[in-house]
Amino acid sequence: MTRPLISVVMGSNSDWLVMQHAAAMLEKFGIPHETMIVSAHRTPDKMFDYAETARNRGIKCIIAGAGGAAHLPGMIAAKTILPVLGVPVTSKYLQGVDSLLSIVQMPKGVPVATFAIGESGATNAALFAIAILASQDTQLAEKLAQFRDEQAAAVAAMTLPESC
Ligand code: RP5
Repeated sequence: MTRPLISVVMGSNSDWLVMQHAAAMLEKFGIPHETMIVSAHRTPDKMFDYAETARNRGIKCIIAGAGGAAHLPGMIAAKTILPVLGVPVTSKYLQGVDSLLSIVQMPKGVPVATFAIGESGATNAALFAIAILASQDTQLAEKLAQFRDEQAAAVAAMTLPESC
């Protein structure tokens, strides 16, 4: 089995609705990755063990998604020097604004790269992780450039309904 390069973690299985978009993009690019549930509040010991061992397991970058009091990305970042990409998951009562503010307002010295709330954030976190890997991998860089070209072509081909 190929060892995962990117780790996608989330606080609950309810986060999967959003986080599956990160996994799908990694899948599309053929990036070996793992997905797992690690909760900052409900499984704190597991979270510390995960964060402390991720680098030695060959992980290059962590995508962490959480909602509400979303401490998972920040607490993982506190225990590893790997790049941590935080995805604010859309929450039930505050629509993910709580998640965003919890993730983005890190104290100086312990960074978390914070993405948009929801699906766009999860997708872009994966693309950002791919860009990190692509800085050391020419083939992957070409694939990423091709993805961008295809996206530009798709937008250029968009049409609107005839106005009356
Ligand atoms: C957070 O609490 C999780 O990341 C999730 O977004 C939120 C709610 O979790 P559940 O109550 O749906 O398990 O830790």
